[in-house]
Amino acid sequence: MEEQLVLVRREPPIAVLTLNRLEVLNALSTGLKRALEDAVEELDADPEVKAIVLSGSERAFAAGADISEMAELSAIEMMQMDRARSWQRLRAARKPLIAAVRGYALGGGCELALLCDMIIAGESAKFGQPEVKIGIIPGVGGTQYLTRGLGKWRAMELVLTGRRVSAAEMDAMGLLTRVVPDGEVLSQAEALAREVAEMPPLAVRLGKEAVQRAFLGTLDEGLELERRNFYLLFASADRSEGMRAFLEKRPPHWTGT
Ligand code: CO8
Repeated sequence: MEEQLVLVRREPPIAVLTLNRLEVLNALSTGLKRALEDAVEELDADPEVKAIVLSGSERAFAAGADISEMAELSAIEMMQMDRARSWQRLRAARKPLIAAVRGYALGGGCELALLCDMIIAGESAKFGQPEVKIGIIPGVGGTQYLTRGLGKWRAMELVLTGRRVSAAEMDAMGLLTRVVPDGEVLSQAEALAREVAEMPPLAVRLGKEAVQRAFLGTLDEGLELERRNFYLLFASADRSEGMRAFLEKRPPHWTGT
């Protein structure tokens, strides 16, 4: 039987989704992303489920988009496939999404956590937007979420260096809901989901909508621009080199082209 890419544990009034590509640190392949979007949409429409927890493995929440899938694609192919657009299906969820982050949350994995409404992170969780190190930039919200959350100057450093950020630093910067001992991440995320699930559903729905509106503002424009620039970088030699070097496990050689 084919392995499930996303495990669904439905325990009304909450549900827990677990990304399940352990061997590649939950790299977000097209299949995994689609399975996740389908599951979130289904639970969002499920009247018995009031809040959704999204988790990965102990080693990785998600280590980003699947580089092996993108390494050989051209800018035009990336734009035509427009895989980044489907993330809107996750952003459209009306029920609260709570990220339970253990291990790596990098690139698209960090963006997936930031897309969630609340983030419970383990003490040794590691965040970051390392895309610049493989010749691209974040493609599904990283530049926008970090700038809104941190201001231009701190966000710029993270996007332009790809530096990894500890859970303690993320928390100090106000980007997390809470940091907890590694072994308690899931239980505390589930407890938070249950606490929210006890609240009146309409107030939760409209409260989420209002907080999101305050936060997002002109996010659509920002995301549009980010998406175009992300695809454009697939025309660069440094992108091919960066991804190939990663897969061949060697340092990249940049040419600036
Ligand atoms: N894509 C594909 N495979 C990956 C990825 C990835 N993002 N991350 C890890 N893997 C694979 C490795 O290749 C390795 O496979 P194998 O065992 O076959 O060699 C396996 O997972 C285990 O990884 P490592 O051996 O590298 O484990 P380490 O503990 O040494 O390192 C790291 C862990 C630090 C997480 C390291 O794997 C790493 O740096 N990963 C890449 C992180 C990264 O650059 N992420 C950003 C990707 S680009 C992105 O996310 C753009 C988002 C835009 C989305 C748009 C949608 C279209």
